[in-house]
Amino acid sequence: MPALTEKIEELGKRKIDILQYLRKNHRMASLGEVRLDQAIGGMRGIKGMICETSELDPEFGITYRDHKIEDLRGRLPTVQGGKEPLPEALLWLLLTGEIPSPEETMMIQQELASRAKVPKHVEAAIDALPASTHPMTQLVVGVTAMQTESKFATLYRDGLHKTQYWKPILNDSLDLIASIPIIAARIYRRTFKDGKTIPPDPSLDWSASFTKMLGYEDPNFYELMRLYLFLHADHEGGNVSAHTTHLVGSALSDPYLSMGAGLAGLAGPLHGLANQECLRWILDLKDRLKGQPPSDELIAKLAQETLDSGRVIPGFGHAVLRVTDPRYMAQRAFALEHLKDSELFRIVDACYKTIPVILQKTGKVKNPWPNVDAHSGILLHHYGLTEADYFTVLFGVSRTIGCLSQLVWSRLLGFPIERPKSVTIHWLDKSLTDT
Ligand code: FCX
Repeated sequence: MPALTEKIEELGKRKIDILQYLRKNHRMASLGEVRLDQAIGGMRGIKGMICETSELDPEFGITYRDHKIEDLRGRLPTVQGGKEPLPEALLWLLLTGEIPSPEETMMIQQELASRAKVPKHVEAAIDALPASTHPMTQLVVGVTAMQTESKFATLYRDGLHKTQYWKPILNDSLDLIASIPIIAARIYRRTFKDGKTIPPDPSLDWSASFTKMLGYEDPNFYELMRLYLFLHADHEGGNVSAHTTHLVGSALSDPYLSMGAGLAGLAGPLHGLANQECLRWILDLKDRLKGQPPSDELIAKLAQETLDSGRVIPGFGHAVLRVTDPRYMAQRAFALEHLKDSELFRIVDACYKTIPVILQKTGKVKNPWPNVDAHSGILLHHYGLTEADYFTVLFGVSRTIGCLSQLVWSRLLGFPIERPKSVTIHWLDKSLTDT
């Protein structure tokens, strides 16, 4: 896709110039000290990597290439008559740094549609698993099995010059983003429906074609899925799925292997799997309400029970954010427009008001506010996609946009293999107490 490649290359030259200048003139500059609590606390807050596509601010949330979520919902191209941003337009923005025109959006949409294909052996690899296998395991298998298609792996073997790596990485990434909806829809149809697959529809946008392959045709659900796939796409470089994709990619593993690893990280309950836990928690609350309006007392009781049993309240808290997640607010705005009479929405809204107070009382939760996962499940449930075990797959399909854009940029900027230094407790003890 020459127009896209040229735009990335052009921005890449400017960024490489800046990076070279910084390297030459400020090589030894400190980005901050590393404290013991950070080394034993999941490396929180250590500035140790570069991510160009998005940035997460604790106070106002994620920005995609410096644009806030609420600004992009209005600026990125939509389908005709639609309101929600097209995820393929976001892909263009993350890759090039520019908001695409409607023509450019159409161009990338058609490009993805033309690349959407999955080899037979990938289907066979998924079908070899019991249909009861967790959908995220099936997704990791499917994406990893696609590795046979990697143009980067072939060109690398043939001796490609390192300044050119990013081009086949981009090529593989577009192929994978185009094809992952076919893999994901196959998993859904075999695990939760009749096993019959529905082919992609190249006349539709990326999200709508995916939603149709899942077996849904409601235009409002198409809009929700555009919003969902837009909101979950990227969350800067340090989160588990993005960081894993980046780390594995830094060894020059191709995009299929890197993304497969990132998706395995997304499958953890403290990361992407939280959305399925969240819906279960809300449905449990609904059962206990027995048709009564959600009272603060009952929500507080269930929340306390969850805490007392040593579990976290899913959908609340964040490692970086210190405010209500703007992605939660975007989904709330959608719900207020389309679902305001839904019982589940009323419950989620009541939790939004009650749970932060309970978490604050624990005295240890740094961010008591809801995150993206607190809302997404009930929206999907409303349109009939009730299978909570599948939710993280949707998250994963969306995350390919961000993680793979990051991967393209990591190779374009020539970042080396990642290798932070670890130390032993003995070393810590000796160096900290011997002084
Ligand atoms: N319920 C109960 N306890 C919570 C909590 C919650 N929602 N959030 C944080 N805490 C607890 C932590 O478990 C920790 O307890 P500990 O000291 O006994 O180990 C303490 O509060 C301090 O944690 P904190 O620094 O605030 O949060 P972390 O950076 O360690 O963890 C996550 C961040 C997101 C993992 C945490 O808030 C959590 O488990 N939330 C619930 C799961 C969830 O919603 N995950 C999705 C997050 C996100 F959107 C994504 O990555 O996809």
